[in-house]
Amino acid sequence: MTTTLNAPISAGRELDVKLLGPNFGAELSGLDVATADEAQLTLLRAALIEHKVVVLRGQDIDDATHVRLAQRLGETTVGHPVWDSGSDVPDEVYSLDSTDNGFADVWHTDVTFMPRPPAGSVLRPLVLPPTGGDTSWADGELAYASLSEPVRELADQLYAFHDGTREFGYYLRQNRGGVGNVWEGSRVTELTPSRHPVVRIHPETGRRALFVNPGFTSHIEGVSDAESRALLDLFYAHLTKPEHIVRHRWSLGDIVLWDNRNTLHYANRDYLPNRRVMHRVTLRGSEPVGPSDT
Ligand SMILES: O=C(O)CCC(=O)C(=O)O
Ligand SMILES: [Fe+2]
Repeated sequence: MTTTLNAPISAGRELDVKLLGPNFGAELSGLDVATADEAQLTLLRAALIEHKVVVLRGQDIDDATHVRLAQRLGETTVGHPVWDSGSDVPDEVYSLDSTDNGFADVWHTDVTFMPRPPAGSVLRPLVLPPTGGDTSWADGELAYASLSEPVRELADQLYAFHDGTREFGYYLRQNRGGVGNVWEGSRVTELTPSRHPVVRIHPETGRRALFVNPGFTSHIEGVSDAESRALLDLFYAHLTKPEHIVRHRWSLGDIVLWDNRNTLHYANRDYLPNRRVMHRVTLRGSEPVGPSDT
């Protein structure tokens, strides 16, 4: 295989882009992830930064090719800090199976309860219900930009704690006897809350995004409980305004990639008793940096 990392982005080929909405999200065609060359991967990386959510269709891949795709986009993490997806899948795969309580019907950004949350996620369906189970994404940059200036300035100064205990604490203790997975070189045995800026500066574009989520953010630092609740409610309501959202209806063969540094997502739980199984691979991220950190 030739490595042409510095090839010009056009490099004799183009991907067709169909926008999912006026502000973010795109469906790309003309790319087969199993056989894509380095120039196409460069286009995919650029599309992910530009559009934040990228949909590919007609990709009939297995876990190994899924992991390989993620490895070509960045550095992969273990599937999850504490969840055990079983020995049937590679270590890098996080399996969400509705028959094993694998739901994501709370708005969240992946793994923000760790000091360095993933930079991106790559998700594909293995089993889909006949209808339902759509996934939606919200754009934290669009939400930040559409706040009024005084509230943006307030948000710029704030830090919040992100706590995985509510979602995974009981599981870690009861199902895993307090011994989670090796995440970034160390075994996770407890979920210590992580402190992140409420406004995150994207490490590649420099753009600012609201970086709090109902799944994991527990409270804002240095304000009263009532103030924290009111501020978070304000941010969540704003982040999840319909104008800030794109929604994907899944088909087998789809792969969706998202930038986990400036988006939130939510998976509808509206298909039971049918089954739905998704596999996710995440890309290693950096420590979030806010406007007050620089
Ligand atoms: O099941 C889905 O559509 C999304 C699940 C999820 O939150 C994730 O893969 O990070
Ligand atoms: Fe998620």
